[in-house]
Amino acid sequence: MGSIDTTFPSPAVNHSPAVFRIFIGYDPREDDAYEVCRHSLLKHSSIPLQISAIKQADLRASKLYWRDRGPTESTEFSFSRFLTPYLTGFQGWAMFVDCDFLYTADIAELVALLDDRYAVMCVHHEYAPKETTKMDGAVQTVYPRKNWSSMVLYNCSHPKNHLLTPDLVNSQTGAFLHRFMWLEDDEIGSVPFSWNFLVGHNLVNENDPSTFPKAIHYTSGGPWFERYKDCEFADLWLKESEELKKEKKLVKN
Ligand SMILES: [Mn+2]
Repeated sequence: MGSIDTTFPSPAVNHSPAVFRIFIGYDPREDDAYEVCRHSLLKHSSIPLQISAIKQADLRASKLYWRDRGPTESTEFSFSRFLTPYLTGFQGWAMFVDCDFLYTADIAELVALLDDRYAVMCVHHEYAPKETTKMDGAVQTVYPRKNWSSMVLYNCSHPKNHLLTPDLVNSQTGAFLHRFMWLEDDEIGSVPFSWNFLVGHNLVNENDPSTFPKAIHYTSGGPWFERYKDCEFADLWLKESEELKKEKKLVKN
């Protein structure tokens, strides 16, 4: 299916409501992960997508992001992700997703679950990580609703989400933002865990198709890092990465 590819800053208004907007968190150390995540979204999608990267350098240049980096931020998009509703001009629905995801299913299936009663929708993980470090040694912190913010469907026009201004995102604590403390519990909708399948936490049951991942989240580090090249589901990511490289070569030749 066709896509509109934009570089940031993208147009504030989504001119075609039939286009689903997606913001992928970008970190320069994980450029390959970003490219593969984006490729996998487009490859399986039966609906048009408008995909933008959330790049901290661009947000700083646009004066939308100015806070200092804290010790608990393992990626450049730890806090900037919460600008997603603002970046749409508080219009319609949009998805934020970390770059360390690999899609194996049609995002239209997730879009079909959107419910305007909620301000956000996400996978409600109960998750207590065992590792004390992740990726290249960044500190792992444990907190309630851990990993809920890694893939969020934002009802951007919901009045509560208008609170997520640059001023708030640049000043609030990690706890406030990652625990969705600007919302009441019943404003946080749930989607099946297969849409944020945590490698090393969620398990596939061969007899239960509802456990098969639709979006694989390499939350502790994926095969784009040498240390994790043999992790669970590494083969699927590496295959997608090879496909992307071949396509890029075809374009060049
Ligand atoms: Mn992640």
